[in-house]
Amino acid sequence: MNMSLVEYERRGSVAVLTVNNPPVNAMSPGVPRGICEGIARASRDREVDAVVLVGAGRGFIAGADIRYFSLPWPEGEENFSDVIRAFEDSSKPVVAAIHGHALGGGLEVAMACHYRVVSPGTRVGQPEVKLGFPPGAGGTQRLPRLAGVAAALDMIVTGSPVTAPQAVELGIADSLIEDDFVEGACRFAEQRARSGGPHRLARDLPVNLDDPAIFDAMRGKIARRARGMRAPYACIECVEAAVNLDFDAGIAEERRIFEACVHSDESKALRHVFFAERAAGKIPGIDKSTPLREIASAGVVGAGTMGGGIAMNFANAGIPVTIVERNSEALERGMAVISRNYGASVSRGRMSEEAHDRAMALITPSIAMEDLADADVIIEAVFEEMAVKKAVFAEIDRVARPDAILTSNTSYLNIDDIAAAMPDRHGRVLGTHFFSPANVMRLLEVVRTANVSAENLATVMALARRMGKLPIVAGVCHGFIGNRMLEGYFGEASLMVEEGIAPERIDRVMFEFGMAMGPLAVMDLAGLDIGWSKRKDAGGGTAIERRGSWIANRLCEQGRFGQKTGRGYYIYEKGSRTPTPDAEIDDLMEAARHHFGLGPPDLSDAQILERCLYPLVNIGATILAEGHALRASDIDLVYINGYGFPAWRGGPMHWAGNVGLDRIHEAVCRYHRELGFPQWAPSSLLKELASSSRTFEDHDRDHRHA
Ligand code: 3H9
Repeated sequence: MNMSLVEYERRGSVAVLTVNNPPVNAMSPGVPRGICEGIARASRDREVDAVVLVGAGRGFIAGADIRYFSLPWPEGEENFSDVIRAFEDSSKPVVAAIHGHALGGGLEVAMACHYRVVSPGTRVGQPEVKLGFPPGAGGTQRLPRLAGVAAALDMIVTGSPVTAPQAVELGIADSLIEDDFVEGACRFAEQRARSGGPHRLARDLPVNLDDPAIFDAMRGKIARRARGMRAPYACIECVEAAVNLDFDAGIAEERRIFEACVHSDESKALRHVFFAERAAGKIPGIDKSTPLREIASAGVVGAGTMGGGIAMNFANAGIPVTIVERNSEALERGMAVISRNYGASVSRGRMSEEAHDRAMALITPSIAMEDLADADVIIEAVFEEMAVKKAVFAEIDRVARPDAILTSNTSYLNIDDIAAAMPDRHGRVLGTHFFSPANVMRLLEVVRTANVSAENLATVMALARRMGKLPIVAGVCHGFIGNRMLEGYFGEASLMVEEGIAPERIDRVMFEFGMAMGPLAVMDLAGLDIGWSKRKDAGGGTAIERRGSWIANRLCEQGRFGQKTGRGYYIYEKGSRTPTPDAEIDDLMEAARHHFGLGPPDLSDAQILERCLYPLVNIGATILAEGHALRASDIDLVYINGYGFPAWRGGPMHWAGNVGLDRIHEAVCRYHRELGFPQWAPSSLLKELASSSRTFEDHDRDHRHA
């Protein structure tokens, strides 16, 4: 079995070991043994002077098999150390021939070989930090010896890979082989064998450090991004060990730190996110045989903030897009914003002038709906009101090709209703809920309407990935996955302010938990007026004076709409986005408590956290039970990528498993009794899982979609 995972072949005087463990050649059980056996066979084979290690398929080795960080490694199976020892003990030079990718343990295996050659288009890196631990098979000790401390530190702490030419320039690889890769690698190996050596190992190279201050500088640089996390700092400690200790002591230190991190909640959460991202693409009714439609041109209706950002996504993906507005003033305004956004990317060095010009040339502004007549896909991004959207779709319906895919960028509305008004477009209407700023945010909720065809859904998912988005399928319900849950989160935050808990305290608790921003600061950013006008439209008169909106109503009456007016729950200095607490909110809190007859505020930080987060879990469970999310891990991805939930906590549903679903269910029932707001109506799925001591991950496993 092992030799089928690693094939042995002799080409002249070179033994070629090919790792063949689809899909990505991870170092699963059997692979290390196969490599060790191959090396042993090559060393016995008198005809062999050198060994080339190569990967079958799309790449070299993608690292350790990540599944095995949660599974026992089979008794007696060889591991990374055995492979590395086999290379180091080999009297014949071993050449790693890297094509596609060498990541994590893949690069570590390669760096333990005597030589490395790369093919063009290859990327090599140590992405372990993204899984919550530092490299654990010598990467933090060998990479600084090959690439220098500064470059190694950067690669290991950020997890970002480098390209083949960079790998050669940095000294990670010895040569770039342009064509006939395996043959070229064999010639390289033969030459090195013929040269007679010495075949130096990375472990024997010195570590040169010019500037000892780089470690603290790196700690400072990552402080914001790595808030609450352990792994990025662990990576720095490991590279420091490479500088301060001899090689073997450095390896021992790396192992100690790796072991401490790999079993942490942070790593479990990040591994959950890794597999969640891969699972999100698996949709019932869609598989590899589902045909995809070609998207060669697009239309966007509405050149506001969202429409402009969406058009930029098309242009960035190289797809020509026509953006339509009602009048030239609005169109010009929208195009000016797009141009400004691209300009900012250029001045920050994130985009070249050529890329800027290319992108702008792909966007055609228009005030004529007819200009969308040829578009393969049209996205509506106008004002969030059903009547307005329906009127716009009636116009789109008039001009669009019969086979065009039509999507609405609504964040709440019933897209089935929109689709029902266009019976001739059966199966071609769905939702694409982008997040603001639409050209930046990775999340896209793809809303599956009742009749959308598998082909059109699959096409939109593929289009989203082409745009660099993470598409998550959601069902048609008010607010889909993210905003529906958000109502509970914002709702509780607003209720707590009415109870006299200061906005800055609630926001501090949530920021310390790891959220990018606290809920009140987010509400100020989004604009308090949006909810206010919705409440007025829906309830009229006094019906809007419900608990949870009383203070927001008073703020809006005073024209305090949040950041855009310089005041909301906080005060904002002119031109600043930094929230400053406002004493007037104290008076409003006092008035609210009086109005609703509430006692003095009495909540601990832990209770504030519960009241913010448990509704997310409870409503998430309801959405899952209703089938409006395909899996709990999709909900986690929505919150991480659209709402600033810390990835290192794995998303709300994964985090709930750490807290204990029984504990959360008990609290939800208690808050339901005491407070009674809809976000506390206990989810039957939460109850069921809690009573059977299962987690949402267990639920996902039981309902796995192929
Ligand atoms: C490590 O190496 C630790 C070391 O320091 C040693 C410690 C002792 N394991 O991404 P894709 C699966 S930690 C298991 O869609 P792509 C993936 O789940 C590791 N499975 O393909 C998916 O399965 P499914 C460090 C893995 O072409 C399928 O392969 N290495 C692994 O878009 C296809 O994946 C990394 O972090 C794995 N290592 O991208 C690299 N990798 O079809 C992680 C993938 O059932 N991998 N799978 O859903 C990647 O970055 C990308 O997969 C790669 C290919 C770029 C390689």
